[in-house]
Amino acid sequence: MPRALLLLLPLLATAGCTGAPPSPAAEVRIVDFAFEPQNVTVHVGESVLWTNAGQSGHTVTETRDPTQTSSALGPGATFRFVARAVGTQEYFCQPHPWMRGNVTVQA
Ligand SMILES: [Cu+2]
Repeated sequence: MPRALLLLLPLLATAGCTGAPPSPAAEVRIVDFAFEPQNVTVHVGESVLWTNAGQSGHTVTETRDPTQTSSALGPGATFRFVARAVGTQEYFCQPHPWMRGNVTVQA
């Protein structure tokens, strides 16, 4: 697929929405090699926003399926996850596997 088309896809995916994405229902700061807060709860359709407030690179990676992951987040970078299914999703940081957190999704 041509690179230009790949760059367009995120734009197409948001077409129909007005303006900026809705503000996240929960925010997690990545600071001092921990996710804060460690546990957040949102409803289906809501989003969680992670912000790397530390100096090291981190990821937000699903424990059950590590192919579901953010890219490497440098200092100041953010990652948004939209909750699609009810349940608890455990996640960790690939470079620092002791960094763990949970997202609980309610109906
Ligand atoms: Cu990390």
